[in-house]
Amino acid sequence: MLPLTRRNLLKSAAVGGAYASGIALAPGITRALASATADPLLLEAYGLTATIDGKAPSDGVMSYRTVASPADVAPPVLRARRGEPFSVRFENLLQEPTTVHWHGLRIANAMDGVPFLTQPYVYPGDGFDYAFTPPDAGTFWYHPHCNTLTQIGRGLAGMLVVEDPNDPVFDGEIALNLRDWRLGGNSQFIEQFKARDAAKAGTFGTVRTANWQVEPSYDAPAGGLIRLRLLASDVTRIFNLKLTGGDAVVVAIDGQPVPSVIPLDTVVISPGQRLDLVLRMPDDEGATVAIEDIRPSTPKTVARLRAVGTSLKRSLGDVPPLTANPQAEPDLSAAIEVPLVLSATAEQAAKDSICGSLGYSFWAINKVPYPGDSADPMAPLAEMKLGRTYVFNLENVTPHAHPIHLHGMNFKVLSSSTRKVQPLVSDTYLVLPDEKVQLAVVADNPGDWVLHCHIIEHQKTGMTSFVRVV
Ligand SMILES: [Cu+2]
Repeated sequence: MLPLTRRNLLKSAAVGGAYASGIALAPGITRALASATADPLLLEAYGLTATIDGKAPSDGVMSYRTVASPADVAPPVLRARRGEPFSVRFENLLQEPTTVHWHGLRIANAMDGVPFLTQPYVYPGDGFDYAFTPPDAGTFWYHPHCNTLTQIGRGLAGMLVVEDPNDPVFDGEIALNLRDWRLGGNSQFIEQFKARDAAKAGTFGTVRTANWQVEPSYDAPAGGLIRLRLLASDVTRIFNLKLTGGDAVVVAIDGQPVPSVIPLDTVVISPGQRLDLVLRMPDDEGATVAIEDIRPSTPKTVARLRAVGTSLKRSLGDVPPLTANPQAEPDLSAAIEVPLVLSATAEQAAKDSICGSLGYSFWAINKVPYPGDSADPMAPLAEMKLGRTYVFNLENVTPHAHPIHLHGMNFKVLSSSTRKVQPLVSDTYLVLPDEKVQLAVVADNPGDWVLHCHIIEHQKTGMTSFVRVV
């Protein structure tokens, strides 16, 4: 709980009523209601001790909290509305600098939360006011962009839901934040990465969780349609997800509705990505649906849902497509091509930074490893003219997959050299080994926008750059 001070009481008075209708009903379960207030939401980053592995408390955990969610240890699901102002007073109660990045949101550059590129560090004891109007409805998330491997690794990653007043109403909604933790047998954090793994697929966690719990189970109405919002916030792991015991359709990928619903078989989501499903619960009370990661090397049930009550007898055939978000259509007849080659490197470009250097450069974009989050000037990968269409020719010449994430703008997937792709709009594309992919970007948001691999060890050992839109 927050200490009971006059200041906190005032905060409660300011936002408590507004959020009372939108807070979690049970861990992971939220109602489709949000505050329309433009009053700032107080969001604090803080350190705590929490039991993650179900065995013993872990020290040195980091989380976010709001007045509405002081009792939850995991970061709260924040809720905003498309086209309505949303503002956050962020306060840093950690012992180190941080920032908040709003992943997938096409908002002003000054709100993007990247140290040096878009804002100064938020030092311990300091704060920062974030304010924006989300242009897209969907499932997004928030996380630091400073000392990222440690800060996300220790807990700083939460979901941000942007609602649309036209969103279909389902029988329930469950948000699942999927991530791992690097904990030893004594439940304490172990080294966050190993250099030899950072130079490969990344260093995997030892404890796998959903909403900071090992294999949690949630109740949902039997025979009901449940909106599942999944976030892969892990710093390393790529999931191959499958549901057993129930059927589902995909309604959105990376926050963007798919044009028509897709029956779910298995689906890959990589670090940074989100997936919105509508699940049809079994009819029989007590029957369970398991959400499983079926990667052959690391199979794991990540969460379960248990049917309760008399069957509502809903049908997946009744699930409508979600309302598309407005997107600028690329003008391919006048597109400018940008080569973007992902490679390994031996060049030592990593520089010390209070935002955390891992001390190595293993990766590069167009042969340039990012020097780290330092104040040293660096040329953008491309200077893009506002309003013009660009085609990123993204080529992966490494033997590993890389989820490449672009800040501030979306891209449309045009083609791949190795697989059939849908023309989906997204902020993250998982480029497979030896794949070349064409991504169309309308440069419709001015500023310096980071482009990086969301396997954080890759990001922090060189696979980062930025584009400039002027
Ligand atoms: Cu990568």
